[in-house]
Amino acid sequence: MAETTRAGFVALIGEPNAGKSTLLNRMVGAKVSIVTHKVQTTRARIRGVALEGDSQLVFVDTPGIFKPKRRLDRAMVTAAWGGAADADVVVLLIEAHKGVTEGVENILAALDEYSNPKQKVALAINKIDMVDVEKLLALAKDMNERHHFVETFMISAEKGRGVDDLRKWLAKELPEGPWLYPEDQIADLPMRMIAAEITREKLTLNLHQELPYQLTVETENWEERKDGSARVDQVVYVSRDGHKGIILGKRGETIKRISRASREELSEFLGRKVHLFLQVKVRPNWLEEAERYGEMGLDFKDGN
Ligand SMILES: Nc1nc2c(ncn2[C@@H]2O[C@H](COP(=O)(O)OP(=O)(O)OP(=O)(O)O)[C@@H](O)[C@H]2O)c(=O)[nH]1
Ligand SMILES: [Mg+2]
Repeated sequence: MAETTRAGFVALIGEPNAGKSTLLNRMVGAKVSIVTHKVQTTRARIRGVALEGDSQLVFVDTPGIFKPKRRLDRAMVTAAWGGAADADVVVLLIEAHKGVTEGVENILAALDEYSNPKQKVALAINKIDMVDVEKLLALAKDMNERHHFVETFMISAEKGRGVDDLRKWLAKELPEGPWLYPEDQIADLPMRMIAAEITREKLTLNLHQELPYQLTVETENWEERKDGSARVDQVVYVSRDGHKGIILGKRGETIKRISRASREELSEFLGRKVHLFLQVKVRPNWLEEAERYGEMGLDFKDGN
């Protein structure tokens, strides 16, 4: 008997901090996209692969959608909508406790404008662990009056609630066809980029206020050693001297802490020993350099 397989792309869109990357990681069952409590953590489209029965679901994590100011912001928001346009199913994530914010209203207006009749858009109300049922039901009703969603899910990406139902539903909605990735593949981001993202996550968690938005991380060199370990050299680009000082910290303590946390996670991810070397470089104009965008997986032109 011939088996029917299904495969396709599911884009996760929403405001910054909605929980898109947390949901992607939970769907995939591994951390392939970085997560922080701060907004605008994800900068590019990141794919993670999950299986459900005979379906292969390729989740596309996207940068949060917000009102862009800088070139980088614009490139991120363009990447987010690009991720939605290419998908078979779009899942809009909103935060249960925040409700219909101005940001959500803007996304709904944009969805109306660009909507592709063949594309299904589902709503996922995330962070249900933070509100009571009445509030949740009222929000679901409100959202469904504002836009036509083919289905509404109430989930907690962090706690895993409602996530299986969402995955099962998505699996049925994807088109019939052969799987797009080998069965054991969970991400399609190059290892050097995953490594740079892990370091950027640790920087974001360890630095205050605006600084995380003013830096980028690139893996410059990756060397496999005979003993099975890897030597990874990364550069943190900042735009000001003062920022470099803050990242290094007193007697280099801050960068040491960041470097240790990143090395440990990378080593766990790879299942082997990693020697990580971080260098901080001041590059006043990095936010306007095409090469930096290429390294992040973003299109420089989109930032125009
Ligand atoms: N309470 C609660 N917190 C959650 C849940 N899902 C995600 N979070 C938290 O929300 C914050 C943002 O999560 P992310 O997954 O980074 O959000 P994002 O939508 O990818 O954000 P950007 O990349 O900035 O667009 C993190 O602190 C998560 O731990 C949830 O179900 N409940
Ligand atoms: Mg994210």
